[in-house]
Parts: sequence; structure tokens; C-alpha cells
Amino acid sequence: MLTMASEKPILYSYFRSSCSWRVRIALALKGIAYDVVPVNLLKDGGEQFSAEFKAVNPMQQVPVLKIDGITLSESLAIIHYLEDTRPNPRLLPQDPKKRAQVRMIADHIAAGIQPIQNLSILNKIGEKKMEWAQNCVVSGFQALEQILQHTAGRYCVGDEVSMADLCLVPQVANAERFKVDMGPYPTITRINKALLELEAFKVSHPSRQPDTPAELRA
Ligand SMILES: N[C@@H](CCC(=O)N[C@@H](CS)C(=O)NCC(=O)O)C(=O)O
Repeated sequence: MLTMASEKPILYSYFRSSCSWRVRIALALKGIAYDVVPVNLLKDGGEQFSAEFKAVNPMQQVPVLKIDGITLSESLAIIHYLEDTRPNPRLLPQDPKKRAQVRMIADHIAAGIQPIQNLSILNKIGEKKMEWAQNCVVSGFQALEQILQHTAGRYCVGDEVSMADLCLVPQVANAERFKVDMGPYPTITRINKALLELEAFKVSHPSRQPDTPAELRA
């Protein structure tokens, strides 16, 4: 039996972090109120490397969610925990085949695209970092576009918003930041546009966070 701690959850987040955005969308969809502790990934070489934050997440990455008396990192593990404990609205379909497709797309993005274009990797690449990031996204999106042609309805898998969609929208934002030509990905573009019309995706958007710099605020 799960004992719910009464404190408000705390999300360690960076406004532009795509992984943080995934969790912010889940929290918004499920109507969970939370406080934000901003972690500036660029300031003074990156606040994620401070001893204080390393004690919170030894991987020195956001997001981290403190909830129900535990501290969780890894965006998909966090989202699965929210799904297990706060199942409405559900973010995994009931049908096992569709559930597997949702997980496949979420993993494709969260394990196959984002980690190889992450900030710390780009910093190691040096002056060719933009080209590197574009190549990571392009090869991932070429595959994803094909996959979505078989799974998509209004959203990534059928017509229900799922964990796959929580991964898609922030990854498209990264693609746009890396100036990837989205022309070859009409299905990704269509789904992204439909999702961005939903309130949970709007309130969690990087342009509307407590740590969003004034010049990037919507
Ligand atoms: N697999 C992790 C990845 C987390 C991650 O890569 N976070 C990025 C921001 S999206 C980060 O904190 N980067 C800091 C750095 O690279 O130094 C997750 O899904 O949460």
C-alpha cells in the first residue's frame, strides 16, 4: 500500500531541458501541483555539477522529482511512477500492442536520439556540435517518421495522448533549436502541432517556466 507524503512534489528542472519538459507535461496532464527548483545547466559551467545537486542526482542531470518521500531521476522512470500512482488520465493504452508501441517510440527518442545530442556530449564535440546534433536528430526522425506512419492516429499511437507524445514534442523543439529541416517529416510535424494545442503542453512549454529568461518568454 502506497503511503502518500503530504508535501508538494519538487521538480528540479531547466526551462529548455527536453527531459524536464517530458515530466512537466505528465504533471500537467495528471493535474499534479508541484514546486520548481531551477537548475541552470549553463550558468558558471552548469549548476548540475555542484556538490549540492550531485547529492540530489549523482548523474548530474535534470529532471529530478521529489515525490511521496522518494527522489527519482530519469524522466521515463518518473513518468512511469506517476502513471502507477496517479493513473488518470492514463498515459499508456490498455491494449498490450499499443502499449508496446508507445514504449517503443518513447525509447526511440529517450534512448536513441536525445542522449547522443545531450548538452554534455555537444560540449565534447566542440565546433562541429550543430552538425553533430542535426545528424543525430535526422537519423532518428527518418526512422520515427516511418514508425509513426503505422502507429499514429491524431497522436503518436492512435488518438490518445501517451508517453510517446510526451517525448515527441520536446524532441521536436530540440530539432528546431538545432535548425533541422522538418520538411521530410510531415507526420511528426502534424502530431507535434496537434499536441501543442493542448493546455498541458502549453503550460509546461520552455517559454513559460519560472526560470525562462525574459527574452524567451511567451
Ligand atoms: N535519461 C535521462 C537524461 C537526462 C538528461 O540528459 N538531461 C539533460 C537535460 S535534457 C541534462 O541534464 N544535461 C546536463 C548535461 O549534459 O550536463 C532522462 O531521461 O531523464
